[in-house]
Amino acid sequence: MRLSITGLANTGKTTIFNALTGLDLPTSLYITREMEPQIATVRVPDKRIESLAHIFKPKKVTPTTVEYIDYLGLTKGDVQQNKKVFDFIKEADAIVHVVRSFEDEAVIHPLGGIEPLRDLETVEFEFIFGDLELVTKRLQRIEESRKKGKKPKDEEIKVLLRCKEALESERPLRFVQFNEEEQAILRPMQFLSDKPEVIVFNTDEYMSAEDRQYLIKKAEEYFKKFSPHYEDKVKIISLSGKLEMELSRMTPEEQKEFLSGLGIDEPALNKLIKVSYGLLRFISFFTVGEDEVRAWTIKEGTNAQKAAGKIHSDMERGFIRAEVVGYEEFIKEGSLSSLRQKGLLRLEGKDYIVKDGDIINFRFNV
Ligand SMILES: Nc1nc2c(ncn2[C@@H]2O[C@H](COP(=O)(O)OP(=O)(O)OP(=O)(O)O)[C@@H](O)[C@H]2O)c(=O)[nH]1
Ligand SMILES: [Mg+2]
Repeated sequence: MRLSITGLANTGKTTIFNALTGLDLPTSLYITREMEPQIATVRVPDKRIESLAHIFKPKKVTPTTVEYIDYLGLTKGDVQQNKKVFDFIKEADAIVHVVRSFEDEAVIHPLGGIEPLRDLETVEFEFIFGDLELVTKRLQRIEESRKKGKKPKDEEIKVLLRCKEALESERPLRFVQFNEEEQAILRPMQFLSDKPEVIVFNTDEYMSAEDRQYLIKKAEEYFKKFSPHYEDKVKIISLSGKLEMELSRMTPEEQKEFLSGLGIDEPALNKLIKVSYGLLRFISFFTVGEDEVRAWTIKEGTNAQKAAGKIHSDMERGFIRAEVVGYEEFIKEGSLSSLRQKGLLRLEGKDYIVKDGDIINFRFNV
């Protein structure tokens, strides 16, 4: 799972990337014009895996991970420059869109003053322009090959024209209903405005809760215009990149003390990671034992046999049964053997739909 951090220049993308990854890429008061895209792997924070590790004391603990990309910012109205950025971020499963909401006169703002909602819309429009360019080019190419005598695929043209119409009326594609066949046609196009998105208002650390709520509410209103169910595709949060970066440099003890002073139980970055995970409809199941306690990522709705395949293809092929217990149930009892004795370890077949937090032991035979 890969997430691209994007937004206008100087919104704090690299600051947030550093906080997420523990890296130390240079940030600056000026707009970055040149940089190589940076990719880094981040562990998904999950208190459940910590508790399981505490119980099983395994040799190894393996959480799930997510990849983040940091690259140049987008420029209002510069389709060519933005295309360079889009060409790289279009591979991502989702976008983390950072919107500057902090005041600092020393940090140049490409559009002048601090106006988070204007900036939010500006970037959404750049996604739309970028996609419109892609659709138009694709339709031209189809037309050219038609002239050369190649029979065009009517289905593709139909769905591309629907995209074009939506984009021309400034509607992001993520809010257009496509059936499964249409989605399959569109997937290789990797449209930006079709990607799920987390909006991150990067605020001053001392911004009041009311002011943060106001920004979030305004952004909700903006997305609600497109769909009352916009939350299926867009999540909106706020954090302070600068504060998160400082937090990420502390030892766990210092972090705890600092956060409890603020009356918060975990860094806002954890929320960002979790929200993105949920947005992409990913869930985790666990395997446990003395050797390893491990979290595995699957798409919501995956059945037990497919989930086994995440671990090893032999397990999928030779799948017999899954022994399953939910995380909460397990914690109440505290041991697998007593659950087994009480008959609380469920035996599930290959079609069982795995739930978030399931602890699973697969039985298989090869
Ligand atoms: N006050 C304040 N300053 C911040 C915050 N986040 C970032 N900055 C500052 O804003 C400036 C730009 O931050 P970067 O992280 O380089 O921003 P960027 O979006 O990566 O910038 P480009 O890559 O040039 O587009 C730096 O001087 C940061 O220290 C924040 O939450 N509060
Ligand atoms: Mg940067």
